[in-house]
Amino acid sequence: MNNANGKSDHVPLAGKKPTIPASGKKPVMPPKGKKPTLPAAGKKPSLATGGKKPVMPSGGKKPAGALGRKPTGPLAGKKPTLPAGTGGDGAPATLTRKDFATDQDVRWCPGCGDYAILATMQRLMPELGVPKEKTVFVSGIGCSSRFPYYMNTYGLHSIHGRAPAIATGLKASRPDLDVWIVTGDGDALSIGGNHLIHLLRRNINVQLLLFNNQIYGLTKGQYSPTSEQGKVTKSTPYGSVDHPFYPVPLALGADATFVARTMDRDPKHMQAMMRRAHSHGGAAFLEIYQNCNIFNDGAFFEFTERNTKAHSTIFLEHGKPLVYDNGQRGLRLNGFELESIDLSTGKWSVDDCLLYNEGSIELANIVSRMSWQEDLPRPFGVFFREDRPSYEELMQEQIEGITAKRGKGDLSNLLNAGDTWMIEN
Ligand SMILES: Cc1ncc(C[n+]2csc(CCOP(=O)(O)OP(=O)(O)O)c2C)c(N)n1
Ligand code: SF4
Ligand SMILES: [Mg+2]
Repeated sequence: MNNANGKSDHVPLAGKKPTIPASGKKPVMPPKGKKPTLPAAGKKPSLATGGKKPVMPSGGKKPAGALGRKPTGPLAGKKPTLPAGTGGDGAPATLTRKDFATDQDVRWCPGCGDYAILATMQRLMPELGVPKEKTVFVSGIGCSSRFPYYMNTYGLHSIHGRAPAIATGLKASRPDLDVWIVTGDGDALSIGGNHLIHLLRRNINVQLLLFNNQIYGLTKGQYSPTSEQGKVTKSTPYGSVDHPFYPVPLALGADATFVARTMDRDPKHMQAMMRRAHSHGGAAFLEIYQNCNIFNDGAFFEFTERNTKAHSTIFLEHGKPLVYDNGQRGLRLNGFELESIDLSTGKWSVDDCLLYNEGSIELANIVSRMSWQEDLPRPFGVFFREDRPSYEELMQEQIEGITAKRGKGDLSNLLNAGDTWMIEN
């Protein structure tokens, strides 16, 4: 299979076990007491668009959902929709999951977490009611990036790390399209790291799914920017000395307007997070813990398997108290630190637990850093959401404003305007 670079990218053979040592090593945690610093409030920029000032939110503090301010422009939060199940291409009136499957052989290894993500997406699609011909999946390079082949929509299997750049161009020229980006931890955070952060800060109205398996799967198991310190792979035979990226705090740091996390082994939660990402009118960043059973098997089992999941995870819900471990434990805020409290002894109650507010960037920053602390559960759900005009919306407003003032432009006149000169030998 040739990738967009014209190089042959080998898809690992089904069931073939590599000889590299399995993971299962714990990430090296930073010393206790290392806490995140909170961002200064009221730091939002303002931008003039053709003489018009777009309204910006104040300090990212607006609560989400019904409590939040909606974008105002012509494209604000708009997703192309038809009545549910209308194909628009001669398809049957009611679409099903099967209508979104292609005739391509799925070439992931048996047991790969990518299958569950694909199935969940295909199940969700009919419910979204977006015509197939208005839906585009854009990917980079990696096992995860084979996703567009398997979705019966438009798709672009593009260049390594460049899916955000290509999706940006697509949305700028065709804001009416519903664009999903599928990328891996290598694709998005190594070669594509720069493109990712600019997509997020610009708030391009797309959904970005980052399949995080903490490894380069396609190229047979080299360490990635999310691999834990000490990770032994073919490219790090004595253990990685790199400090890893945590995708959620990274996205928050890039001022993403929707940041969430889910896992391949919880299809219900995954579907709910995809649905929420889709309904967001801006760049929606969703990290998905994905098991690569060939090169990094069990990287997330502590959070995904039945015997440990309740104790090691917490599911964030807007307006609800932070309770986990089947109601036995909760989280309270002690100064700027989160503290796990035992709700079974009578000393503490649910009323002592922190109420989650997905509109608070301060809370999102604190909770997203819980991954660093061993004694705290790993959070899943929507960390943060705010309404901010999308890039396409601002661009459209600017074009309309300038056109109203100066009339429709002419490319040939523009090219021949101003100073022109001849270069003579
Ligand atoms: C310019 C370029 N550099 C390197 C590669 C080799 N390469 C292909 S996929 C990949 C990493 C994929 O890892 P990830 O994004 O985590 O995807 P996964 O396979 O784990 O889903 C690399 C380094 C390439 N195809 N093109
Ligand atoms: S991510 Fe891992 S398990 Fe999945 S197809 Fe790639 S190598 Fe195979
Ligand atoms: Mg990967």
